[in-house]
Amino acid sequence: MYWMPYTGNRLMKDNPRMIVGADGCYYLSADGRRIFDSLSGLWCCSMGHNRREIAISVTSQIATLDYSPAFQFGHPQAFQLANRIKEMAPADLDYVFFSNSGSEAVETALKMARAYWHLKGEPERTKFIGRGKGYHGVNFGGTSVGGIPSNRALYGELVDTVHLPHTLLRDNAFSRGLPDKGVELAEDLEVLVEEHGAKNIAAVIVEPLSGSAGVILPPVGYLERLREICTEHGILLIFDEVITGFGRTGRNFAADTFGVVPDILCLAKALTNGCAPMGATVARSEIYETFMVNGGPGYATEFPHGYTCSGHPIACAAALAALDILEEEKLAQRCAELAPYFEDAIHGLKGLPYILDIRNFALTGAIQLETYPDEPARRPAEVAQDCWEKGLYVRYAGDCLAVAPPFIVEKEDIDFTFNVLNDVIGTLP
Ligand code: PXG
Ligand code: PLP
Repeated sequence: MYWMPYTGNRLMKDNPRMIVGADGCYYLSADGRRIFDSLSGLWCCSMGHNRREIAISVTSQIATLDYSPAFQFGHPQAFQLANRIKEMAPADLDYVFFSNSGSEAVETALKMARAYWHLKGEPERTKFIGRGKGYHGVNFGGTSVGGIPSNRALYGELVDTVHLPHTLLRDNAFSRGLPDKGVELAEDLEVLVEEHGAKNIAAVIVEPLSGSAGVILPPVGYLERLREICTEHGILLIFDEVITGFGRTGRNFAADTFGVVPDILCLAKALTNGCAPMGATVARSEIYETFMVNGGPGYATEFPHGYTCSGHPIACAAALAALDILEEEKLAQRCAELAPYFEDAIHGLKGLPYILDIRNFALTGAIQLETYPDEPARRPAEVAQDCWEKGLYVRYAGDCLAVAPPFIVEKEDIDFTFNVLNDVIGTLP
C-alpha cells in the first residue's frame, strides 16, 4: 500500500484526487475533467506539461545508454549539462555536482561547505545558519537548516544550526513585488556571528525567495546585506534556488534577478521541467580548486560524496531538452513580461473575506488566509478542495495558498485562476 509523502493520507484515501494525464498547463483528472495547473506541478513544470522535445530526448537516451556508473566513469550528457549550467549561472559558479532532488542538492551543499573549511585548515567551522520559515528539503541537514517548526518537531537531535528571523512583516502586507521594509533584519546575522563566532560558522543558507512557506520575499537591500556580512566574516553563502532556479523570478536565477551572487547554488525541480528527478549543486571555482589542490594523488577521491544516480543519463537528457526549451522560447523573459498582469490579477482579490496578505513576484504569488482558531492549515485546504472541484489545482500549505503557473500560461488562464479563487474565497462561510 502506498504511504504518500507530505499528504493527509487518511483524508486523501477517503476522497482521492487522482491525476491521470497532462497537457500544456492542464491536468486531466481520473473523473475526466481538465484541471488548470496553477503551481506548475510542485513548482517544477515551468515549461508546461508533456513537452514533446523532452519526451524524444529521454526516449532516445534510454534506448542508447540507460545507466552508466556515476562513480569512476563518465558519460557525455553529464559533462554537457554541467557546462550548460555553468554557462547560465552567474559569475564563477562553475562546477556542478549532480544529485536526484532538491533535498540532496542541499545536503551536498552543506557537506561541501563543511569539507571545504576542513580542507582550508578551519575544521571548527561546522555550524550552519538557516532562517525561520525556510524550507530546504527533508534530509537531516536540510531539516536542520529549515525553519518550519512542524517539519523539525518529530526528529530529535539535528545538525548544529541557528536561525535568522524570517522576513515576513505585517507592515509589508499587500506589498506588490519586493517589500520596502525589513532590510535591518539582515543585521541579525551580525548578532549571530558575534554570538557564535565567525570561526565556528561554515555557511549561511537561505532561499532568496521562500516558496514553501508562502512566497516570502526578501526586503529591498536584504540579500545584498547578507552577502556583505558573509564576505566580511569569510562565511559561505548558499542560495537554495530549488524553486527560483530556471526562470521563476524572470531571469535564469534569483541571484541574477536580485543581483547577489552566492558561493554555492542549489538547483532541482525545473532543471528537468519535472520530467526526471535531478538536483544540482553549483560551486564557485575556488571551492572546487580547494578540493583538487588538497586531493592527494590523482586517483584519490577529493570529495567522498555522491549518489548512485548522480548525473543519471535519463535525467541529463530531460534537462538538456528542458534547458533548450527555456532558452529557445525565451521563457524566463516571458515570465517577466507576464508579471505585471499576474500582479494585478492576484491583488484583485484584496478585500475578500479572510485575506490577511497577498504577496507576489514575477509569476509567483501567495494568498495568506486568516486561520480557524488552532487550525492554521484548515481554511486553505478547504479552499483548495473547492477549487479542485471547479477545475483549478492550487497549492495549500500552512495558512497560505500558493500560485506559480507554467511560463507558457496565457492571460485567460491567469484570469480563470483568480476568478475561481474569487468565487471560492468570496463565498466562504
Ligand atoms: N529547497 C527548496 C527551496 C525547496 O523548495 C527543496 C529544497 C527540496 O526539494 P525536493 O526535490 O527534495 O523536494 C525544496 C522543495 C510547496 C513544495 O508546495 C515545495 C517543495 C517541494 C514540494 C512542495 O511549497 N520544495
Ligand atoms: N544503502 C545501501 C545499502 C547502498 O548500497 C546504497 C548505495 O550503494 C545506498 C543506501 C545509497 O543509495 P543512493 O546512492 O541511491 O543514494
